[in-house]
Amino acid sequence: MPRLLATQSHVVHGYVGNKAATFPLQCMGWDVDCLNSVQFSNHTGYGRDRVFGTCTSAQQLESVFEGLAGFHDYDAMLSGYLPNRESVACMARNYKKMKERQPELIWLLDPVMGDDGQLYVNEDVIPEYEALVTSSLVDVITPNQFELEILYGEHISDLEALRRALEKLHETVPVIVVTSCSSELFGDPSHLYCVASTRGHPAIVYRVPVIESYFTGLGDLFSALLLDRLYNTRQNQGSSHLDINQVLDVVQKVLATTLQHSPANIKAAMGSPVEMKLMELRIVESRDHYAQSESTRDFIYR
Ligand code: PXL
Repeated sequence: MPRLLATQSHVVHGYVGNKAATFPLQCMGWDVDCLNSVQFSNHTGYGRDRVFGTCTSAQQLESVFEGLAGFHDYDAMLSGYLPNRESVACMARNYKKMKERQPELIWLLDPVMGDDGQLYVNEDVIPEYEALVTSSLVDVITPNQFELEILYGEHISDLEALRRALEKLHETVPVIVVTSCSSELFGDPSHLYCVASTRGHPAIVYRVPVIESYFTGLGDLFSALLLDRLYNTRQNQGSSHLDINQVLDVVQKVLATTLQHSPANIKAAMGSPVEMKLMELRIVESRDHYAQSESTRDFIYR
């Protein structure tokens, strides 16, 4: 059974962070160790004044990492939402140690900073993520376009700029998956574009239909499924070819299941607790989707 260490959010109610990642990974046969970077009542989309709970301090994180030192037999490490510079630095220090000791371990870094031009963590995390991305220790990053622009240092307004950004980041990161590009880039607001790029290979663009609602935790689910995909690709073929059709297919099925369970025509908006609660990802109800071995759709955009 492959083993994963996942450092990201815990929400008591709802499904983001480790709550969105753990059950699907368990269904796919992973042994998941969760290190919770925060324990919140619910995700922040409910409204800033509707979030209760605590951030795990860097000191507390460090202490857990210290206690885990005896169990260093992971096959993969993942990190997601970390609220401040100290917690990112602590994760980075400890993950680096593990990666240096066990170079074959897959390290997936989701540089969670914001979306659509807005930061939702402290600005001081930026230099920490920049340092990690250039460390040559991380195997795969999953930024959205806004996060890619921060890491690249420039706005990306066309496909040529996107190509340059990927080329630059590939100097130190072998696999980059841009989880969502702005509609400006492809001139098509009715689809979402996702770009998967493996160093030394042409990037592959995937197009998925946009569902007009606000879902939270999709990125966390995506990273978890991607990590499983990368691990199995490496185990089965030792190949560097990365096909994320199956990952996108499962994400779309989870969205469809979520919509089936929500009242018809609701388009959830951020900051509305009632709507947010109705649109929580149906992670458990989607249990039959995770372990399927074939994708039923081809999202590749040529
Ligand atoms: O990546 C989604 C996420 C993770 N953790 C917390 C969040 C959110 C999205 O709102 O609030 C705490």
